[in-house]
Amino acid sequence: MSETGLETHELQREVESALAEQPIIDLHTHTYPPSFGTPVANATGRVDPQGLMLWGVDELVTYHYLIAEVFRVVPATTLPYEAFWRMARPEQADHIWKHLFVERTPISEACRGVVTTLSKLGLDPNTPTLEPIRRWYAEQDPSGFIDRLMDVSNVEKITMTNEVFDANERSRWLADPSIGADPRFSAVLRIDKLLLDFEGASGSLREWGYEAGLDLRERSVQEARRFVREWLDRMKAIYIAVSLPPDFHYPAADDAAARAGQTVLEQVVLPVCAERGLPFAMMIGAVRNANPGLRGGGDMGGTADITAVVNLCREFPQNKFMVTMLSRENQHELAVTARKFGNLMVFGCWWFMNNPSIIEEITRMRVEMLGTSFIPQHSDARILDQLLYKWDHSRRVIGKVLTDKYADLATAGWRVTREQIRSDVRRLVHDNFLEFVGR
Ligand code: RAT
Ligand code: ZN
Repeated sequence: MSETGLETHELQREVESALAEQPIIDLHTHTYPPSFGTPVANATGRVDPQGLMLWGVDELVTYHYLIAEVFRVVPATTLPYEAFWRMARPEQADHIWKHLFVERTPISEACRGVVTTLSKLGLDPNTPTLEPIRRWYAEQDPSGFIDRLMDVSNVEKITMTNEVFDANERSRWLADPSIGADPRFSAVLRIDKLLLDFEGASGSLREWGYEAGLDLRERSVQEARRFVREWLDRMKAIYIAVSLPPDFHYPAADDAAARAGQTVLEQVVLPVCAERGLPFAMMIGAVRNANPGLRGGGDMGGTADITAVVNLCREFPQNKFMVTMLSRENQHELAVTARKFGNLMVFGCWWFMNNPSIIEEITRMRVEMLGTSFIPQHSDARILDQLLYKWDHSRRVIGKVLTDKYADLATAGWRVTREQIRSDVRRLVHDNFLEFVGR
């Protein structure tokens, strides 16, 4: 232990510089490298309309959070959902820009995110139209742009979400074995359908040459495992992930689909995770399609049953679970559960929790209950440019919480040093994840 601790007024500066200088591992995004194609006009001239790499101002402004927000001020009775969806992407962006950024102050968190992002790129967000910004983007090279984003946001590695049941994404992996080779990105095998709709999933598996019948007898289980193993290998995935509804229970509720999901979890997913030493990530609380008119923006969240997490961590001690939950009501009991199970890694302030006031409350509570043994945040960026704002906004809040906690500790008599702050920050945003995934 060092002899001289920091003075209270020095703590904030030290925490802020530690957070700014520590490269981050972003453990959950929906972003992709250029090998997956991009629909965005750019300097290389290669445009793939179905491409998965989303970036640029039109994508940024049409983020599904902002689509939901614009329908509050120009309701569907004025502009029907289908009329909005028929518009081309730039036209949608113009509509959102006009109503949320020009006619109103962009004060919501998602709006402020666009402002932070443009400013960090050296662009002026105080513009009545998006044209000057579009011209700037059209001159960018997609791969060089990713380097710039990672450099400015100090993100060392980006984790994708690779949906194996998405036809577009699946066909790209099959067509190009080196599609996932970009060293800036890691893959994650996302398997929602396998657990939530095994009837549909087993139909697809059979079509793809796996004899995984609905009966889930020995042969079907072996074939479903073969499917998971082959895709883990193809993607070199670093964990397996699922998003679950608030009514996810373990043991399953008494209905056929939930029981099939339980069997797949127990006999396919968890054994393969255990044999590979990979965590299983559960993002719990998503209610899909509460308002189908909004498409991707129409999902909402609900409070889930924490006993499912408790039971899984206890019944499968050889498995590692990463868990984030979508409702504010679940956050305290999730932190309590993590105190009981070393095989549970709590991560992130997910989606509707990703707002400064809630991040602050959740992070404060997690530090108080878990010290530094959790992962405070992931970006969930869908559009690459969002790395700039999601990490900037979260870093500020995490910095505020840590500064307060170190000040309290100093008051209690502990000599807090620069080295301790740096090592704590490194654990929180970098090492805890790498150690948990076994990298
Ligand atoms: O945060 C989001 O953008 C959501 O739409 C979801 O994608 C969610 O994060 C998920 O991974 O299911
Ligand atoms: Zn996500």
